Amino acid sequence: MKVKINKILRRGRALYLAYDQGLEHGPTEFNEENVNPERIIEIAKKGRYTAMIFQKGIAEKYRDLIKKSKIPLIIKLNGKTNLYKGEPMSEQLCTVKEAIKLGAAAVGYTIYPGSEFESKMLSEFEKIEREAHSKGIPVVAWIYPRGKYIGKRTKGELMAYSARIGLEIGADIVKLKYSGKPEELKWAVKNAGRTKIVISGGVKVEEKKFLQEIKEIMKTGAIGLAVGRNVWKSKNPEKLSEKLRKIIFG
Ligand code: FBP
Repeated sequence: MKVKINKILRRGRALYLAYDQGLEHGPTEFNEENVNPERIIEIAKKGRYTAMIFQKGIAEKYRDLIKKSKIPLIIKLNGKTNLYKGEPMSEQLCTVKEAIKLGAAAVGYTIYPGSEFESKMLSEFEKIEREAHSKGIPVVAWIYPRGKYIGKRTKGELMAYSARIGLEIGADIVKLKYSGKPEELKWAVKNAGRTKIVISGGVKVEEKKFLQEIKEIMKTGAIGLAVGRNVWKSKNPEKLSEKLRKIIFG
């Protein structure tokens, strides 16, 4: 079956609003406004994001608003809290079947290559990818090298390795942390072959610096951005989204 990747792209490019940080980081990231998932759905709608990313709990409880927004949904199938400090492992918390039932246009899964548990995540990913693809659902892999076996590799080397892992394991899109060097990202994009690359937003930084970096990123062959904190922690998420749209879609 053909994978329906165009459902989460616009003219081949991507702008995703990520909101799984409540699980991954805890509510320390939130304020009175962005603590409410309804506000995030509103930002995604007004900002014409190409998809929004939730864990299954929010997808289920706010299903009516998500549906009404018409913004495609990516459900993150695994996750972890930041309370446990051992070797990174992100266990599956939602199945492909459940995600489809909740209206997901795509599913997402994090892998921490270099962790003691990487083989578990790789094998869980394989089952997810097989099932999702058999139903035409695209798979987005968050690939974040971490853990005790990383060794002395540089950020750039790890970024290219992550991109290549994505291609090898059958991801349609890989979400990467940017090393900060455009030449290194170009190499990562080459390594991904026909798998597409989106860049993760990261911690909130000054808006001018953030936008400058996105301009740089969009010249490397990466197709866009999966951003959370830099948008919903911004003083004016709608305005910032408009600027991001201009950079990404022209
Ligand atoms: P941000 O734009 O807020 O960095 O979100 C991207 C993301 O990948 C989220 O999907 C996830 O919750 C978070 O970053 C994980 O970040 P980390 O593992 O580095 O703490």
